[in-house]
Amino acid sequence: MQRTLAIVKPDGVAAGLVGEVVKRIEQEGLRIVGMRMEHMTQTKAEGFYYVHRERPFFGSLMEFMTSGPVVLMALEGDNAIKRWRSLMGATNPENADPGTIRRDMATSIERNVVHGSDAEDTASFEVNYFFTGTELM
Ligand code: FUP
Repeated sequence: MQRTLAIVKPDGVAAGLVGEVVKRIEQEGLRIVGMRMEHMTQTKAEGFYYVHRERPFFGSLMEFMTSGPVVLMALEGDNAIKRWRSLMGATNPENADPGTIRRDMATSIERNVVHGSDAEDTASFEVNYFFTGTELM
């Protein structure tokens, strides 16, 4: 049993894609054990994407991630990290497989609709970054 963090990013929320993303998560059989809307501050976004702080796209990514509200979800299930990444598709929508969220809905490598943790250690950090114990069902 694993937990992982899912985010519908500001582009996904603005485009009205929350329902479609949630539908795909539930149809995959992943359980939503935490869910909240948040408009991230610069500090919160910087802490979340700390590993990317030296990358050339960091400033633009911060601007995007703080541009509007996101929907945060903690997902649970067998192999949840990999299963959620499979639903999302590759970071760049041009490289994402047909039928994935990013291929179907994303408009660029930055505005790619969703986030998902990529490993057990980052999943644990990311779920706890946004959710306290009592917010997880
Ligand atoms: P992913 O785990 O698929 O979200 O991808 P990364 O952790 O590599 O990147 C995190 C986010 O940084 C991406 F979702 C979008 C952004 N990014 C860019 O804007 N440009 C890039 O070249 C790479 C990533």
